[in-house]
Amino acid sequence: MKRLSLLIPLVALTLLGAGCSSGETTQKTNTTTSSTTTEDVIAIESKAFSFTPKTINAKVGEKVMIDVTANEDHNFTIDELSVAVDTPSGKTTRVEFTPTTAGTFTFYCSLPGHKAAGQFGTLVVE
Ligand SMILES: [Cu+2]
Repeated sequence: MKRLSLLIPLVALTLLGAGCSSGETTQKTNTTTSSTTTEDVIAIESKAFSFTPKTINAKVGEKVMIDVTANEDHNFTIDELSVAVDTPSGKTTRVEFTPTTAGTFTFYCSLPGHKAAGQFGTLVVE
């Protein structure tokens, strides 16, 4: 009986030791990079009498998507690219076009006096 009582604590110790060493778990994290194919949408604020931002950039052959939010009735016009979209008050209007040539173009509101008052900006196509 004396031997048994000595053995029990020994067994318990070895079990504890084994438990500690096996406690290490290697965690493998699989990081899958999801390719973001969502095209960029440019947000423009249109008000009397300005566009914000005043300069936007685009690339030749790539579709440009602009969400124009207007506080009053305005429009978004680019003569060279045949863009002329009404942007009603209180709404966000999507304007889409694909520039085919590089250059610097003026976008503006064609309502009488608005461009002259400062409601225009620059589209840079590279
Ligand atoms: Cu306007």
